[in-house]
Amino acid sequence: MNILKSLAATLLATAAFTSAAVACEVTLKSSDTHPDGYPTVEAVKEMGKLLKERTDGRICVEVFHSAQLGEEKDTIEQTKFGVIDLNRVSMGPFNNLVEETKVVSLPYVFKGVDHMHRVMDGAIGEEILAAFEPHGYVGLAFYDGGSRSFYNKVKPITSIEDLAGMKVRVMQSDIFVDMMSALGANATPMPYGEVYSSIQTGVIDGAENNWPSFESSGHYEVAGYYTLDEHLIVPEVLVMSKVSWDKLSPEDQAAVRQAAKDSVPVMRDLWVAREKASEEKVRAAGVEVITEIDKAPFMAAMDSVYEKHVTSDKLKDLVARIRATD
Ligand code: GTR
Repeated sequence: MNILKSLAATLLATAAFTSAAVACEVTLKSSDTHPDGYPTVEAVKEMGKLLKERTDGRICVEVFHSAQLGEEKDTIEQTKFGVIDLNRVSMGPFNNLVEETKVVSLPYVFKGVDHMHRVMDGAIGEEILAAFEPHGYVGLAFYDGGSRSFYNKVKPITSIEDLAGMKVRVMQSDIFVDMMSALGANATPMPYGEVYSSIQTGVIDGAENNWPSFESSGHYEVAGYYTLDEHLIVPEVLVMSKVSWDKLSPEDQAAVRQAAKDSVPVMRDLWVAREKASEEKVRAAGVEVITEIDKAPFMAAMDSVYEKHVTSDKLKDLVARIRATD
């Protein structure tokens, strides 16, 4: 009997030990405004998978998609305080907090998506990632956000003149407000989650975004004209709260950083596929897509935005180096 009892006790202890060994010791809460299946959401899941494997199951990531943890500006604040551990957001809402993010949010600063990749994968990208740290965030990796273009419910935009007086939603950053003013439109900064109903009810005439966001948000259902002027190529960023980061050992911090970096190629493949699928869906829904557009006047109108926002030597140098990157 005693032997049986001690055998049972040993078995119980072993079971407890085994489950402790496979259970997550740390679960990093990650925020994303996009729905499940969106490339950024899937990329952070991939990062979590790699991290779990590489830490023998100790560190896990749980992705809260569809803005379950709030709109980007609010989640950025919560991340600073460690309420949210990881956050995948556009660099736009970071502009007023981390000065360096402004340079990659300037209209037409990149020659195209390949140029953006070359810049962000190199020394400039590393510098921008490092710039988050003094503000309470650890920059981990950049993801793709394609090119952003205008859409609206009123009429096809074929020139700057068509934008005159239009109410256009932008992300919450002064750069984008000034960009719209320079184009003669009225900027309405508002959280992403309010855009659909605001277009529907006429609070705004339209907004601007890439194919996957235009599609996944359903904005194409209420804004039937999409003009491919590609005024912005704003990379996305995955950041970690410095508060959460400081709780990890240097080895685990390195594992987090590496897993984030390793999720980037996965993200890029998913992005290319999603851009295509989203474009097909939006076109099939009957949205009028304006592709014949002279971008030169749009670019020329941006001088005032650069003059106002690229003022410090640091930013001037970054912009010059981005432009000099082949
Ligand atoms: C999307 C981006 C989001 C969010 C959104 C917006 O393209 O992926 O992070 O910034 O745009 O317009 O608010």
